[in-house]
Amino acid sequence: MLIARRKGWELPESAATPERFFFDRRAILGGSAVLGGGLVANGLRLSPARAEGDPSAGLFPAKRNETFKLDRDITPEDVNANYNNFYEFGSTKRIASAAEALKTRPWRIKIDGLVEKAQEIDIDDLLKKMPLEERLYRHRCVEAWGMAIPWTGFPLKSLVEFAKPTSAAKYVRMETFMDKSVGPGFRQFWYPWPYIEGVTMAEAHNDLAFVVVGAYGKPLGKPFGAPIRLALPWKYGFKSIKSIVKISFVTERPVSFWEKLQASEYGFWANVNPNVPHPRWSQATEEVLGKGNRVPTLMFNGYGEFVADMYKGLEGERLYT
Ligand SMILES: Nc1nc2c(c(=O)[nH]1)N[C@H]1C(S)=C(S)[C@@H](COP(=O)(O)O)O[C@H]1N2
Ligand SMILES: [Mo]
Repeated sequence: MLIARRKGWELPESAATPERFFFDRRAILGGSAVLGGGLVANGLRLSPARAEGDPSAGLFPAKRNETFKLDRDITPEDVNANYNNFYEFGSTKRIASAAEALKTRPWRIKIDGLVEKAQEIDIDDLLKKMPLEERLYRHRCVEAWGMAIPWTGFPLKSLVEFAKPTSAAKYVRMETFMDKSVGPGFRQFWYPWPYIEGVTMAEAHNDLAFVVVGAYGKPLGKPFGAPIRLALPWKYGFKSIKSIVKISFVTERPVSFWEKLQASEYGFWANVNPNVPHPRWSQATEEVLGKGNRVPTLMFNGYGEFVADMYKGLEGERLYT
């Protein structure tokens, strides 16, 4: 449900920084129980999300990693949280209220396949082990719109190290929850549920590959794929799988949800390239979400310096669809 508050687009970029959460008036007025729960170790910080009962809220906000710069404004949170692709909750962009049915605790993640030892870990136990940081990332949907988000999370390679894959592993395959009583989208039986995505081991070890557990300085909202999703900013958005419940290390290249549905349009690599059109539209420009104007799309969505080397020698592959 929407609540009356200052519109996201009235906030400066600093709104995504910790300052916004130092003193939250509503949380203070909420009483001492909330106050106590919202205090974190490093000072008088109040985290509104903690007041809403998310057990990970005390970990936010995380320190920003300044390596990752934006060429545009952060997309206002309200805009972003009300324009989502999350087909488990329906095939429109307006899934935010349906997504509230998602129960994000308890949340366990299975790790299996070619690992030293298969295991299952609770999200909150995992969060305690991972180095949380904030990163400002662009996101480019294959539908030719783009946005910019302050994600909080940890490098995918940290999770890979934790999982201890064997040297036989070639790909990481990830899977989204599939609970028919939660997502109305599962009734659309022609989709190849569950949602699956995958990356190579090299991609999983790339500095840019980020596991997201928060956005806008607090635990991840349900429409964004709570409590744990991926952000692969050099690839089309569909690679950034949401609400992950299973991570498998495999030798066979995973066939993703979209590839299964329409292999001629959505391939495994899906690296952003303005010069390779989608079969039905150009990828040369993108709409800036929340602003409406169009800007040129950049090769690898602007992240070539981090990722281009990984694709040397693979020129024969369909790297850009
Ligand atoms: N499980 C799951 N993950 C998903 C999707 C989805 O429908 N289901 N949509 C993808 C697409 S197409 C995009 S563009 C992004 C959207 O992320 P956002 O809603 O946070 O902008 O999530 C990706 N991850
Ligand atoms: Mo997308």
